[in-house]
Amino acid sequence: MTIELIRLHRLSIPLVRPFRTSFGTESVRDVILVEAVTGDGVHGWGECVTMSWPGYSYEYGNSAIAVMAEHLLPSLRELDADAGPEDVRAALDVVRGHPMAKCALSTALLDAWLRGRDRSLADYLGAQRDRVDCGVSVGIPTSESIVELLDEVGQYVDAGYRRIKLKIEPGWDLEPVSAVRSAWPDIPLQTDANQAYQRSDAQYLARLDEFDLLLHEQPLPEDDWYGHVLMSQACRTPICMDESIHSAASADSALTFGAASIINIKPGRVGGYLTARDIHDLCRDRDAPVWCGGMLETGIGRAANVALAALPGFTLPGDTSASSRYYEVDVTPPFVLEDGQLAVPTGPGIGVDPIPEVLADLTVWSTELRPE
Ligand code: OSB
Ligand code: MG
Repeated sequence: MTIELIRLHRLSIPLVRPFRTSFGTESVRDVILVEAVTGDGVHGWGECVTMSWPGYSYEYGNSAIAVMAEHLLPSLRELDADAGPEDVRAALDVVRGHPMAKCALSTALLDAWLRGRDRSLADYLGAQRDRVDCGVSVGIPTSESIVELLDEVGQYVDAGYRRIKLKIEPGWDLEPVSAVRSAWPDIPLQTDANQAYQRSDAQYLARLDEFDLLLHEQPLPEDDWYGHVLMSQACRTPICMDESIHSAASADSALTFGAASIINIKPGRVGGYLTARDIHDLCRDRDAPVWCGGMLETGIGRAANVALAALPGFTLPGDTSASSRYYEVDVTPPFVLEDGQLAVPTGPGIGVDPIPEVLADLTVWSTELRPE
């Protein structure tokens, strides 16, 4: 495949409620959609999951735009008509880091390539299900009120979500987890600290063991591998890594060292869907459960994540929630929860397109880039 043109669309979409984590609060999703036009005139779409500031990782919206324009697109100059998705990944790998920018660009090209072959992403990745189990990630209420938290969780339970994930941080942990567990004794429940704790908190977090949790996600800083080993030894609750995992090699290290026994796979964090599939394959070989993470995606990113989550090793519900959990109006036709599941798109490529009028309405900035 050759590249005719890359169009970047920067959208600003209000969230239905602010999303507070240990690293900050997001009220409006600042998201970049990548539209690739290939030499044969096919359009493909990818979502860049950066946030507007470097709080989750070092990447952010402006860094992604800069690295795409200055380094990633130039690295694809030599692609020829026979080049496929693996060639795109290899060419982008010449640039270090910036996985979210790489994922956005490579997914737009993968979508176009698949559309040109009339093949779905789910089929290409090796999906074996046509619906996926959905969980929901619940932020820290800005009011820090347990009553408000229980009200929000109750809405999700009533909607049919199959698993609840509570964002935690020091000072917002034992009480909210205990309150949710008391209100719903049987709901699958897990936590996500986004790196907010320290090694010395291991015995303290072990107090959450009594609430019968599925896992704790990323309790410690992303580079503290030995700390996660100590945490895994201190807690009966399994430790899962999110921010630490950038490649199949880091997933292998996590499982081998005993830093984590479960892996959250986010394509944006690992540079794209091919590497996401590699991590899935590795974890499946080792009998380690994986689940699909989320980054408050629009329907574009969600469509691709749902295809990935349909692979057989995704044995835990993902942060693949319905459009309505995030947005009043999504940029694609909305993903709707049915019996706690989302349907895997079946059309060519990612199987969905932005609605032109909605895209125009939400767009605050756009630009065109060419590989020369
Ligand atoms: O750590 O999983 C995370 C959202 C933004 C950044 C990081 C994370 C999250 C979520 C939300 O937990 C997942 C979703 O519903 O998209
Ligand atoms: Mg996380």
